[in-house]
Amino acid sequence: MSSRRRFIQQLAIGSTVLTSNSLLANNLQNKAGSYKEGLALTTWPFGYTANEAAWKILGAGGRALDAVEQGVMTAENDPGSTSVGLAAYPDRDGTVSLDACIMDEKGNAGSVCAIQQIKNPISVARRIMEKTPHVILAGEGALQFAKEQGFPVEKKKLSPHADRAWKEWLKKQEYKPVINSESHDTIGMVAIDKSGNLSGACTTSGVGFKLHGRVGDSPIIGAGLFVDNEVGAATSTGLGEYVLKTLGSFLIVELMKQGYSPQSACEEAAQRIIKKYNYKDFQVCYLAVNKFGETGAYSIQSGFEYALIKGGDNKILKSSSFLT
Ligand code: SD4
Repeated sequence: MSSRRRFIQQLAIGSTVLTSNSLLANNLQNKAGSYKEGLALTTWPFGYTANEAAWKILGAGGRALDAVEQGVMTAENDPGSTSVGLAAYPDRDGTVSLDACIMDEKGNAGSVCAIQQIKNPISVARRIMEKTPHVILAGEGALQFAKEQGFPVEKKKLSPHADRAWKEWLKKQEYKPVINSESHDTIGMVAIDKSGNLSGACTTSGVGFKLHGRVGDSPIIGAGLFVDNEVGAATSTGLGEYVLKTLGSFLIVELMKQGYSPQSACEEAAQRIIKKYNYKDFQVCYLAVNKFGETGAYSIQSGFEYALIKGGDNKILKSSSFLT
């Protein structure tokens, strides 16, 4: 093919993409109003319980920010959890360190990384957002701030199941990401309240038996969570290193801004990982909602389930995936 013909063809392809994207963007702008029936969308089946807690606030006309905080706290407070809160699996040194972040409808954000001995890191993240000029506090500094704010400091003690799992892990000391760990991983929740405002929260102990000090995607605004009240919100679960390298949640919201549906935006964000990395050995999952209440869910591996409550009707659903 002559280079001139190739150039003309590329121009044609480029303008097709441009035209269809701008058409989609126009569609987004032309849709009237935002969703105002109340909605929460949460990772994994434990999202069902979280949605119920969120609905107590959303159903009563409360703020999405309060709903997501109370919602994800159900997982932080679960003494049987292996992947969220203080009962979860520790790092290689036997220390539980937790990551969390929160974002509101005004674009405010707060985050804690690798905090220890605090039962509800999501509330510390919210306090950072509301009471400091900063977004992220990490490690010792995050704990110091939590203490100053009156959060109780819990004993450094593994839950019985975490202690057993850690001792088992010590025998071989192999670090292998578990694809869908008993369907209980990070809890990420995005919600819309009856005023049509969006918020999101994400909280986790990260990957089990990680290196001490490792921080994943979950507390990083734009990676594990992103909210744009004019557009929508997204959250992630799975092996955070790949979400971090592609800034998945920000990407999804940005794609929705350009006119992608929540579903196609989640698929495109997963494709960015699939195209570049050896995706066969790990899981990454995305959830998204736009301000019209349309939702999307997609994962690389099969087995990702999530919970959606819409107008009070709560369901566990199976996500579509790249590998089946
Ligand atoms: C992390 N994304 O720390 C979290 C962990 C997770 O499924 O979601 N695992 O990488």
